[in-house]
Amino acid sequence: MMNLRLTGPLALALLAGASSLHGQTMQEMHTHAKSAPSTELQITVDGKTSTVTLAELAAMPQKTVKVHNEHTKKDESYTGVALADLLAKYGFAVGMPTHRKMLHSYLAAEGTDKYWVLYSVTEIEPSEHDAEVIVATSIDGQPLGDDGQLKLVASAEKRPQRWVRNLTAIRLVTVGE
Ligand SMILES: Nc1nc2c(c(=O)[nH]1)N[C@H]1C(S)=C(S)[C@@H](COP(=O)(O)O)O[C@H]1N2
Ligand SMILES: [Mo]
Repeated sequence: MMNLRLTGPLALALLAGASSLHGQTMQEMHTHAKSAPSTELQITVDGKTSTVTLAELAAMPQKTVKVHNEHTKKDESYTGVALADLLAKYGFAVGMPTHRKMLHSYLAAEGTDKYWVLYSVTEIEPSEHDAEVIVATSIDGQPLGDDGQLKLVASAEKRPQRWVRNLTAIRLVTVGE
């Protein structure tokens, strides 16, 4: 059998590769590919899709979330609508009758570039979890710029990987009963 003991430059190269899985390259830290701007949000609950316009979002109660962006190393302040408020308005209100369903549901949030992430519904529900999760429409009082018109932002993330730029769809899925 081949001797696979890892020493010298090979071991170093492998270690560097492994650490870059969880670290970021300088390029990734400061740039990202431009993608199509988000213009509205589709929310799907129990197979029913609703389209939420920017005007509708602007008319809902606004919430500001202060976060630290681990990539840019900056403190950022995003304003938008609590995702739980949106789910409540478009088919999933958390309450006594839906508590179990909440515990058994997740949501997939997707950007125009098809990048998508999962949250459990419990994680985005302020009565159940500390994180503040919003569909942001502005940053530090300014438009989101390259991040589109809509960006999913959550506090309590150690990295911005579950923030979704150019957010365009949210699908809520209940697993089992
Ligand atoms: N739409 C979209 N959102 C995305 C991504 C992406 O590729 N597309 N990348 C994610 C990842 S992995 C990270 S680390 C952060 C980086 O965001 P930034 O480039 O704005 O710092 O955005 C997240 N949101
Ligand atoms: Mo990332």
